[in-house]
Amino acid sequence: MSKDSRNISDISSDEAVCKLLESIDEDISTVFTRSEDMKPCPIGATYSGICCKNCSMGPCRIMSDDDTGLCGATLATIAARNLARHIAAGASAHSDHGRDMAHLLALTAEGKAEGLKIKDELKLFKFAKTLGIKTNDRSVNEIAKDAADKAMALFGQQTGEIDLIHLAPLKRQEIWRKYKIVPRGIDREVVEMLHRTNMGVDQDPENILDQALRTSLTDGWGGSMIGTDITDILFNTPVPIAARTNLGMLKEDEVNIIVHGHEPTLSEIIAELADDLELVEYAKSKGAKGISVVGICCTANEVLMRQGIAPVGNFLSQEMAIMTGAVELMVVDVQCVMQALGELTKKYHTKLVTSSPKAKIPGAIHMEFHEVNGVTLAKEIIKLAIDNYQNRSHKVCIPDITSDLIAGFSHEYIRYMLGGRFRESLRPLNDAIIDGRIQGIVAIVGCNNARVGHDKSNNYLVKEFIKRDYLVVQTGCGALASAKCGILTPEAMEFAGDGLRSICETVGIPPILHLGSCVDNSRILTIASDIVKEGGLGEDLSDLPAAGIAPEWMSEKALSIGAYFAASGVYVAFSGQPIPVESSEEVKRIMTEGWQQKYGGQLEYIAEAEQVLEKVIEVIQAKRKALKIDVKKERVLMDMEARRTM
Ligand code: XCC
Ligand code: SF4
Repeated sequence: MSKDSRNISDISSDEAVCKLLESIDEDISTVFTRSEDMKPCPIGATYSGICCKNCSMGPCRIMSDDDTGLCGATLATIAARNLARHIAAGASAHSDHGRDMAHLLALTAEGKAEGLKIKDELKLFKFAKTLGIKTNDRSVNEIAKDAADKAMALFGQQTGEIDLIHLAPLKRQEIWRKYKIVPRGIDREVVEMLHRTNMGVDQDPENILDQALRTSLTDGWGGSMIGTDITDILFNTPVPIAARTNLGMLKEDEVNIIVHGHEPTLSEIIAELADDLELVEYAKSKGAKGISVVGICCTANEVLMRQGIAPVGNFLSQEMAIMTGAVELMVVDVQCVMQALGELTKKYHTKLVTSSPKAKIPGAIHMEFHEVNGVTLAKEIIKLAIDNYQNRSHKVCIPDITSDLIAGFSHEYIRYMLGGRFRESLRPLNDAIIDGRIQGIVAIVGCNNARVGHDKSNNYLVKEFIKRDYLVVQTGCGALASAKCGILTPEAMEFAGDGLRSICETVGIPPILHLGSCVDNSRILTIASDIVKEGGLGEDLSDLPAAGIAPEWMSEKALSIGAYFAASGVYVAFSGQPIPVESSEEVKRIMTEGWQQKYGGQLEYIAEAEQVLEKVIEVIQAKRKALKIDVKKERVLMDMEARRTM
């Protein structure tokens, strides 16, 4: 990879990625080579958040607090408006995904979604109850149809509060009401955010950012939660499942199909059909030994959580997979799909198939998925892949690298595993936090970013936290980084501190829990609310010794997630690349001191992973102190030791 002046081991911590980069042809462009060839825009990178192009009198570039745009807009207003628009975009991505799931549930209930039926009735009843749907004496499909209609109505709701926020602790709801940021409808808040950031509308940075938080709440406690719950209802609530990961899971002698993107439906069906006898026979007739379905990004997380399908990589691995020469077909839906795949697949035999009417890529074959044609379409796609097996043009080069992992930790399973089947409860977890065997809970989530070492900060932080007895929960590409690093297994216990290890051993869980895709960050909100309700750790989410980190963030969706965690009372650190407000001291103050005071949470950028570690520990320890549970862990461990020897 001569175009890149960095050492390959600095570029990625993923050995499989490094191997491919070492052997890559000169003429192949990847996100890594492009990140060398094209440096970030020096203005935006050095002074993030200073540029406004919200009207054609601009773009206006504000270099100091004394400057203003042509309309008089200040640096703080411009930075706040820019961030708010990113958050609105991120919230819409997750929410539109949630809306699609609600639509799918409605069609399934009506018997119109080919090959689909409701798999988790218990979860449906729970979801329906939250939405105020009657469940007594009604058929599953009737309940499902009403729940789906109600979920869809949350998007267009004009007044009042969206139901799902009532799952939060009461104190949290009061805080949101006090500052008037309880979301009305999901679409309504996003539209209002875009309106208010137009030229000449909302010019008060704090007011703009309050609406940004309200918009982000429509994601976490709205669209994402709907997405997670309905995916569980239709495809099953995850339970722990063993799998293997990394590019070594591609098969030299089988038809390899990669599902990539975020929406689970088509990929669930494709994954299920991989064992279909007729299709397998067809693959054999073309010289392959079978059909292997694997995944990339959050679509991978969805099919991993429920079917144990191997994720071959996270965001930065999508091009690498094609470069193995072993991929017959990659089918993508929405989000985090690099346009470069179109050009790259032209150089290999791989067929790139787009499936969502919302996301077409020049050069790809478009085979449109609609809920009514799922199985038929999935079969066509698999056949296309099989027919392509004999066209392999490059020498197949699959790095022989894999690792084991355990995924599938839904909040329901966590309750069950801690309390037992008939008395599921979070009590043992709360007790362990109170007595210090677990110091706190850290959510390490989010993306990869080609501007920072691939998986590096994630892997560093995860290990450092478990070493210090912090339970780590993960989603998205962060979870996949840990999986590839081999630490999503009970064996990772050897890296864990004594306290955390004692809990993990008793309960039989790994010290790092993979909770699913990025919409499944909503599971973290649910678990955190349940921990508060369980008692002993304060009355609100902001009392919990917990924090969130996005160490290698990239997508606008990450900003929305960070914002809804902050609005929910959680301290959140972003690292790697700055949040696009870094130039405005005023905005940074609002998002730290200001939000802390009002919401008990904050969102800030900290450049280095080492500093993130320090800061998060400081924040969590301060919360332990406020709860008066900052007992010396050593004492607890000594007590445990004494009990053992008694
Ligand atoms: Fe995309 Fe979800 Fe980020 Fe990964 S973590 S790069 S958003 S795939 Ni969601
Ligand atoms: Fe410039 Fe104001 Fe127009 Fe933004 S809205 S581009 S600051 S004139």
